[in-house]
Amino acid sequence: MTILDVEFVNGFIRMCNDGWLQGWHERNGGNLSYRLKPEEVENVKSFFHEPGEWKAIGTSVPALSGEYFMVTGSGKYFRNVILDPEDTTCIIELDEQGENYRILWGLRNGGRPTSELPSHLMNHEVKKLASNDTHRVIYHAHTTNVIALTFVLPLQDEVFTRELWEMATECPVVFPSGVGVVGWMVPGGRDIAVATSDLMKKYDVAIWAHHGMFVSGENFDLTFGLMHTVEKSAEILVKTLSMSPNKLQTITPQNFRDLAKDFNVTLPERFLYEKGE
Ligand code: 2HA
Ligand code: ZN
Repeated sequence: MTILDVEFVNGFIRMCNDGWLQGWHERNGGNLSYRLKPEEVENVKSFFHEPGEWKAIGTSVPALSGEYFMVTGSGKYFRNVILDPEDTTCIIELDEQGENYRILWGLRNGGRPTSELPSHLMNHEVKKLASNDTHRVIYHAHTTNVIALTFVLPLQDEVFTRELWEMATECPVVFPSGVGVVGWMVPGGRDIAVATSDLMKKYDVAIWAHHGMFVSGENFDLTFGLMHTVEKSAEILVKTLSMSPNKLQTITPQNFRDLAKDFNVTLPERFLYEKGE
């Protein structure tokens, strides 16, 4: 048995490859992180090497103190993860203050965790608390159609949520709390991490204008599925807008209310505004 036979390690690698196959990870674009369950830490402990040096995360995540994460490496390519997971990903541990990390496995040829580690960990902290400890996956991808929409739609949560919901009937059921949007910001630092984790208090999806998307979920299937659903909806919207600036018919606010009732979801009324079209 090797560490690659462990279920969560396998699921992590498969998700990286699925994202690559979707075309969301040009070059070193995108990053993935997974918060290990205590029993999973026990299962992989025997594969850990001597701990590396403690290094600063660049932000503080006290609610994650002592937790373990599998994360993609900075500058690593998603298309290479399946070929050499031990070179392209790593498992890290956080210290008791939630301010430093050290590498316990992976990045065999050197390197450090994803440049978006502050965003990943701040999102994990918010979601751990908001989801009663059930959310474990944070995923960032450069989704083509969502990025395209950030050039033509107002960068407002209400507009993005409503337009994406209208493009596929499953959408309000898959992301009933909606999507948040941050305007263009410098990636990789604490400021964008604060802005994103603020949105994650309300939503499972945050769009970074002219850059990509962050999503959060309980497991690999749900989190990949969420990214896939939002991006597919964006693709339909891009096609629709390309054919005509006006829709001849669409899903109406009352249709959404009827759907919410039958599918047992709560759809905030602020997304069901009258458009005057
Ligand atoms: O890993 O996607 O946002 C490169 C990025 C940074
Ligand atoms: Zn990115």
